[in-house]
Amino acid sequence: MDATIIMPIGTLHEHVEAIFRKAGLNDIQSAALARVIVAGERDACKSHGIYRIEGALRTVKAGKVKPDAVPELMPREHGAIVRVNARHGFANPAFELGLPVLAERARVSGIAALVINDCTHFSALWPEVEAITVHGLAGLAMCPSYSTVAPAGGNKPLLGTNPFAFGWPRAGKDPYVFDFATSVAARGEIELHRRAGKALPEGWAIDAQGNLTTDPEAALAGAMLPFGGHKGSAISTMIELLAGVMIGDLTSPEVLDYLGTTTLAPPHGELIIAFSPEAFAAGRPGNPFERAEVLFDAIVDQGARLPSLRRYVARAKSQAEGITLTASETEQLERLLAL
Ligand code: NDP
Ligand code: PYC
Repeated sequence: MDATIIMPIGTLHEHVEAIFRKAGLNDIQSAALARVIVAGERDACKSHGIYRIEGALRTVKAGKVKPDAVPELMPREHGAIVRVNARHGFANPAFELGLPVLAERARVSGIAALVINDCTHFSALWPEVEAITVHGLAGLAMCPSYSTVAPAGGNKPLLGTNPFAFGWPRAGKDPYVFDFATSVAARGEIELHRRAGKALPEGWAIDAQGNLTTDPEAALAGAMLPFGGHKGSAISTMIELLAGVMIGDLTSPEVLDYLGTTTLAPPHGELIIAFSPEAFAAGRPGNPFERAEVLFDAIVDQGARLPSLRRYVARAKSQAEGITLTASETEQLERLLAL
């Protein structure tokens, strides 16, 4: 078993930011990437933690993302739609730029959407919906990816792993947040199984001949499967429509055509929607936040756990003790810092 070391969260952030700075990213890009990657590592979300640094660096080196991009808030087109052009940089600084405007418009109108165009995206979506809940708002976030998932009943990659996340604010408690790939698992999980030499659970993927496989190499060469059969397939298709076609950005097949590989981070757009529960519930009986708590209590009373609880427990441990990294992860960081 790999030995482990404990690293303070701030130290990991400094290292990750320094790696991106050395690779030529500007302050805006490096700081936002370090925030999202360290948050993933802190919350034990390994598929979108420091493992993602090398993919981001490869994408910079390949000239497929602009390391010095400065995202731009576009002039108001419609009251409820806030648009940020990432200017071919990463999605994360574009989200950070758009969030305060999104929150303000959602508070005023009850609902608002943030459209991010021309961004490269490799990260988890929960940091974004969590950030929306800090404003007392509920949030939805979604984006396409590149073709790696066969539609239910199909046998070739077409849809992306298209993540879908939701957040609901809770007074004095961590928000209710879920965030998942619309494939059975994120592609990052398949890659982590491959690196660890571990077989995949049954039902995650098919090989290039369309047969079910538990071999990560065969899965990467074949196609992943949508979660929940035709239901996940339809939700994933909806994401292609809303966060690709509707916002005038690339769909997963178009991303793969453009990029020609799944070894780099994909360029596309993202759609984020914020809702004011108070505005939607106005004039109706009951306080929406109190009513939500009744529902959450009923779920937990059955012995079920709320999504994100595992993350919040990991976060509390990391905040108290630091982040646990394996020796090989520490070596990876040292190697990247020395580049
Ligand atoms: P998981 O299947 O690990 O988890 C999905 C969600 O379900 C989480 O909110 C998780 O909470 C919750 N959950 C898991 N088990 C339970 C349980 N027993 N009871 C209640 N809730 C539970 O995630 P995925 O592998 O599908 O996705 C991982 C990440 O990959 C996501 O953050 C996603 O955004 C990211 N991703 C990004 C893509 C991109 O293009 N940028 C593409 C695809 C995925 P908890 O974390 O607490 O376990
Ligand atoms: O894990 O499926 C994934 C993924 C694709 C792009 C970023 N993450």
